Amino acid sequence: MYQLYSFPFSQHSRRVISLLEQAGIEYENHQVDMINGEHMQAAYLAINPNHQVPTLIDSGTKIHESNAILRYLCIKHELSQWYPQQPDLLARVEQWLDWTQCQLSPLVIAIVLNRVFLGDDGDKQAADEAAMKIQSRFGIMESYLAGTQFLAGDTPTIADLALASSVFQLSLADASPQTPNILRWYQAVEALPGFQKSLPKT
Ligand SMILES: N[C@@H](CCC(=O)N[C@@H](CS)C(=O)NCC(=O)O)C(=O)O
Repeated sequence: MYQLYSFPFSQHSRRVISLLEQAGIEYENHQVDMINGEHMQAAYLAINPNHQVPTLIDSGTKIHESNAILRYLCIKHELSQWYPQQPDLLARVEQWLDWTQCQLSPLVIAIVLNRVFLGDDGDKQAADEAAMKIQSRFGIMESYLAGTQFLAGDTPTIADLALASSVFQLSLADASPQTPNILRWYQAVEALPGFQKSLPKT
């Protein structure tokens, strides 16, 4: 059975849980105690030298990087609805997976880490700068979603799970986007049972 190492308040962990749950794939979830620094200890560093969650272990195969895990699961379980191989749809999925990692996630981390997780030790200026910069990213999402139901057509893919995991993360800092197309899209992804199961129990 798959062994997943995750943390409930990790956007990158939750996107993997969303897919595992949505596709009905069995897995054992090990919650890494990041609050107490378990991710920095030797035992976990042997699992993931980047001291990050998620990590997925499939027998001898150990994978880090959440989007790589999503792709691996889709290929292994032939989840073509979640990872379409038709070139134009695949291009859209890959584009939004990379966009989420490169354009959005660093800003999400700067906002949520500094405003929520670090408490009084948070860098307020870094969070405020990221909150300004993220508005242009929201604009890109809003325009794109005006012309499509999900990121790659009429049904959700792993790109939607990845991007929506980051949008949820922003809600922890009351910083989620509120424009109509993003809201409509987010509500549709949020309604997926697998996405619901990935959310932290507060
Ligand atoms: N690019 C990585 C990012 C993973 C990541 O940033 N994980 C965070 C939690 S959301 C983490 O483990 N941070 C702890 C650290 O970097 O020490 C992925 O997509 O899996």
